[in-house]
Amino acid sequence: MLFTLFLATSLAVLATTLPTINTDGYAPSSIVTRDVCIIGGGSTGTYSAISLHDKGISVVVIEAQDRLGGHTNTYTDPNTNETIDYGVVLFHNISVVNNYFARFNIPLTKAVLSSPGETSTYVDFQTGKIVAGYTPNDPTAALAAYAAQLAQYPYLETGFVLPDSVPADLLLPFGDFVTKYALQDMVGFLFQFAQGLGDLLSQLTLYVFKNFGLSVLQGVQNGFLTTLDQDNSEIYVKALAVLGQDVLLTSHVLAVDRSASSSGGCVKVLVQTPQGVKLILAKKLILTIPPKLHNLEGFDLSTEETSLFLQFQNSAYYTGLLRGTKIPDLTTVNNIGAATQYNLPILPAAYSITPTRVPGLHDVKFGSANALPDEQVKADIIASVNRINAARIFNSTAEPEFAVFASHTPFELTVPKEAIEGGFYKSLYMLQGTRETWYTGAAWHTHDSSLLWVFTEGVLQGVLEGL
Ligand SMILES: Cc1cc2nc3c(=O)[nH]c(=O)nc-3n(C[C@@H](O)[C@@H](O)[C@H](O)COP(=O)(O)OP(=O)(O)OC[C@H]3O[C@@H](n4cnc5c(N)ncnc54)[C@H](O)[C@@H]3O)c2cc1C
Ligand SMILES: *[C@@H]1O[C@H](CO)[C@@H](O)[C@H](O)[C@H]1NC(C)=O
Ligand SMILES: *[C@@H]1O[C@H](CO)[C@@H](O)[C@H](O)[C@H]1NC(C)=O
Ligand SMILES: *[C@@H]1O[C@H](CO)[C@@H](O)[C@H](O)[C@H]1NC(C)=O
Repeated sequence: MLFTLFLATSLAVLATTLPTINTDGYAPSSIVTRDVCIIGGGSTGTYSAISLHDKGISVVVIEAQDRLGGHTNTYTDPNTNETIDYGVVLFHNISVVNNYFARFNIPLTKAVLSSPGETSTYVDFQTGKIVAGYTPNDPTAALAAYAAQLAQYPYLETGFVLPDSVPADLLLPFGDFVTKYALQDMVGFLFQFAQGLGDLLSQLTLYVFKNFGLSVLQGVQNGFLTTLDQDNSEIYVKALAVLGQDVLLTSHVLAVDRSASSSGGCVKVLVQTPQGVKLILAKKLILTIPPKLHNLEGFDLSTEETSLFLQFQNSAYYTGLLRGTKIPDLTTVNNIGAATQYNLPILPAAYSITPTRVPGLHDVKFGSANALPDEQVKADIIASVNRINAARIFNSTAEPEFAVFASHTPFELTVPKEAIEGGFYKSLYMLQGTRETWYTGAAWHTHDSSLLWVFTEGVLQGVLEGL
């Protein structure tokens, strides 16, 4: 009895300090009652929605953009109608991936990482000049040594379940790890492959291992999959057709109230949609969005949730397609530093400019340790192309312009070494299932759709219990 009283009192206190949603006064047409409410309709949100839908569980997806897909970007060239994936390209050859694409009748094929006849040029984008005498190191032996290190941490392949005492090597800045294990010859390769990590050498080895893990290495050696049509967005277009009214596009959360969840009540989510405000009543919530505090405004975050999420820092990553660069169609231009450690360019900077299957159209990727305004990123890229042409490498005057551009920021979410040592990820994972809230997405594992779908399957098992 005393216990009940205490509980009631503390709940009353909670109720006065956290935002609550008054459900009175909503017309039945504004109330959406579902088993599961999924916030974020990118890679893991869409996967969750389809997986639950196919099991007969009712869902609603809240997505900020006017499409599903998140980091997947596909451009259709208006002259040829050919599609180009300038966001997510590669998948692992594993059953989760094959089953998911088969569900939508979308054929996969082995990804071709560079076409026959393609050449690479190494240019310092700060000067626009070819770096004389530079030849990339053969990373093969260093990659084998890296793989041997990685093999000591197989648990990194499935999530962030770290030992209580986190191995010291995982907490070394990657630059120190490179010198400790003589991995110098793979740094240039890794920098171009594991894009989006911000300053690679100061990033903790843990995050490099998560990003470039054993199955990614396997893919590098044995090949990745991609869609036969080079249209990775097709799965999202088809998923939207399957889910129909259960997806609220161009929508954002106004408030979340989970105060009734401890007594078996619904989670309430108030959403601004283009058709007005909707009240969602759901048994469970799945959060797939980057858990940065600014992205969780209106949520009734607990002290624990707030104290964990506020520790996340993030890098920034951008992608686009350029016309009029005058870079030859089979030429990749890699950005390197003429006089920097391992010839890595100093970020913020473009990683590289690579050909696409449409002549005259080049893909560009840009990285930064911190978020930048889109206009600054675009101007930096255009200035780089202009410097390359001013140096007359390709002997022509370029008039570069963006066919399309997309910011993928915040990208990599990280916490400082001290937080990891202090059990950050253990506490983070303890949130799973509390107040009927489940979490998936890159911050909970890694920026890799295939591996995230495997991870999401595990999360969904928890969601399904008790539904
Ligand atoms: C340029 C680029 C290339 C990549 N290439 C590959 C690749 O080749 N292979 C690979 O496996 N992975 C690749 N990735 C990584 C990518 O697969 C993962 O990052 C994956 O998208 C993560 O899934 P997610 O569900 O966590 O996030 P997302 O796919 O980003 O989904 C999150 C969704 O939530 C939405 N959202 C965010 N905040 C809110 C909010 N407050 N309210 C409502 N909605 C919100 C977003 O609009 C987005 O749709 C690449 C990423 C980038 C940026
Ligand atoms: C591209 O597709 C549109 C719509 O299907 C069609 O009208 C147009 O003729 C196509 N263009 C080319 C070049 O194939
Ligand atoms: C995928 O892996 C299977 C074996 O598991 C193999 O038979 C198949 O050829 C692979 N597909 C591609 C495109 O590499
Ligand atoms: C470069 O351009 C100049 C003048 O426009 C021309 O004379 C020369 O042949 C060109 N060189 C190459 C390699 O195309």
